[in-house]
Amino acid sequence: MFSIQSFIDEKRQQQEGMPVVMGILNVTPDSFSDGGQFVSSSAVERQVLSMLAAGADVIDVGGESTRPGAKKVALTEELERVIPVIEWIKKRFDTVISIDTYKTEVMQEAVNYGAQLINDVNALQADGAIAVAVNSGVSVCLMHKQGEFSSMQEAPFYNDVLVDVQGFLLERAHCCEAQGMAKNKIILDPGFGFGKTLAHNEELFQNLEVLTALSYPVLVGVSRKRMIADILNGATVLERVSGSVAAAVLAVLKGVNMVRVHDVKETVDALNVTMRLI
Ligand code: 8Y7
Repeated sequence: MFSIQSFIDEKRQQQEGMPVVMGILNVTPDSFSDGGQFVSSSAVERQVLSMLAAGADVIDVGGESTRPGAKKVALTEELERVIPVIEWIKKRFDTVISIDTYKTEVMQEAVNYGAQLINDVNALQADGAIAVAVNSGVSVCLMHKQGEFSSMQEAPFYNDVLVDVQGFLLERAHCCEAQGMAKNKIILDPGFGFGKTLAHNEELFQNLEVLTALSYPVLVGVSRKRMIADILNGATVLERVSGSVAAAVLAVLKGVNMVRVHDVKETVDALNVTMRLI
């Protein structure tokens, strides 16, 4: 049993204004933002230690890159990447582990090994995915995306991006609840960059209240993304850190409850200073 809403409430009680910080752990050789530097297990372990020391509340373990054009990973390969890492973290730390996957089998296995949050960029649309979450009592992040990974950035189109994203996420949340999921186990995410132009991303970010005004917590992930680079005239991945931190802080000031970031130390420092001086 794990309620993301209760976890968010506990964090806020400890420290006024502070969101839950999810640190990104990519266990993929082709992950764009770390160039695969975390594939060897000792490097993965160092990254976990450094994110926890910097104040990450949740470690998001992902074995398949979902960036536009990334290669698909076979089920067995994905399991071989993520399960040993989950086991290793679980044995040593009592942090919350999130599994970043859209595959039902990976969700089930990760939950068996102690993952408490399913972070699914496909919003649990795979067969059996909702049942895995309901039967195990874990929480879920439902994210919006338009189209398929390989082609989602080719020609994103919306009549109204705010209405479409809000409507989709509410529909998925209601679908989960209809299958027995408690409402306090659901967090919503607009899915920045997933089938969205820079203009769509900007409109969504500027109007985050279309999600924060609903009765679910909200997660935002913009860390090191293309949208940050586009605003910063093509900044390289490592040149996107300050912009990513600014966006994370602004998201929290706009009422977002959880941020998904690569640069945990930089983000937590910025949030701490912000919450003291606000
Ligand atoms: C997001 C995500 C990615 C996001 C949630 C990247 C797995 C691309 N982005 N999950 N995953 N929200 N919930 O740049 O925005 O990290 S992968």
